[in-house]
Amino acid sequence: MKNMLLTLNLVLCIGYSWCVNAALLVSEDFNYTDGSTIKDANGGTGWSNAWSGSGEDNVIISDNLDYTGAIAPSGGSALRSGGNDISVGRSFSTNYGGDGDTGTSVWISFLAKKPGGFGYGYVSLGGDGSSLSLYAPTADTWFTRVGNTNIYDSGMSSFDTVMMLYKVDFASGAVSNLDDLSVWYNPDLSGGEAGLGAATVTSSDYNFTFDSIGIRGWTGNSMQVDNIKIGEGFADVVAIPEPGTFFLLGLGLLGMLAFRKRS
Ligand SMILES: [Ca+2]
Ligand SMILES: [Ca+2]
Repeated sequence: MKNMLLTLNLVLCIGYSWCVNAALLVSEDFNYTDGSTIKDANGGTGWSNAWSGSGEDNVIISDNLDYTGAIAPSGGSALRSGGNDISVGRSFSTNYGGDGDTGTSVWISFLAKKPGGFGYGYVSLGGDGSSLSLYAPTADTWFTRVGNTNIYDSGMSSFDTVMMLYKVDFASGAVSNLDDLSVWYNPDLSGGEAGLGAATVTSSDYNFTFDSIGIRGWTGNSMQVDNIKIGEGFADVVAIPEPGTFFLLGLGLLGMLAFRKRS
């Protein structure tokens, strides 16, 4: 059986180097019951606790977010966070960028939208190092924010759904060494990692560690968030319709049948 699985894996992964060792580390699709509060929801993978964040506006809504740039629909429901400035948060089961992660990379993606026009909203990854945020101040465009500094104004309306894609290369050596950040807004996913093109934002000026995520919409406003993913590789954090997948799957099944005939 092990050999059969190896055969299947080999056939499926020919030409797809990402599928050999990469792994999805964290995921949350918010496909909970519509109208339920996010507090104490504990689905998904890679988390150490349930969501915090009480309040009537921190709820699951049926209006899930989708990104039309070749990503598969996220489906189901989404989080709507806001009201009285109560943030919503959850911790990862490990500290990305800390001891043991130096010299490695993580990819991060999520979908977000700030439907209202009053006040700020953000999705922020935090830890011992600088925080990394998608931030919408009252200017109502999406910013990349590190710590308390807006390092890039995308000019894109925060009323529109944005797909964020981050790659962080944690520097070798000491954890405190500065890391390489790449940020894409609404990336073209159709060509895979090789077709991404240059990142919208790059930086080597900050040290990052990520042990949690926080989401907040200022009073009178809200943030909608869906499909949070952290992975070792690009393909772990995006969902691309892959016409060749079924062809490869068919090849894999043929390989398994051939193996069974020989044995
Ligand atoms: Ca969803
Ligand atoms: Ca570092």
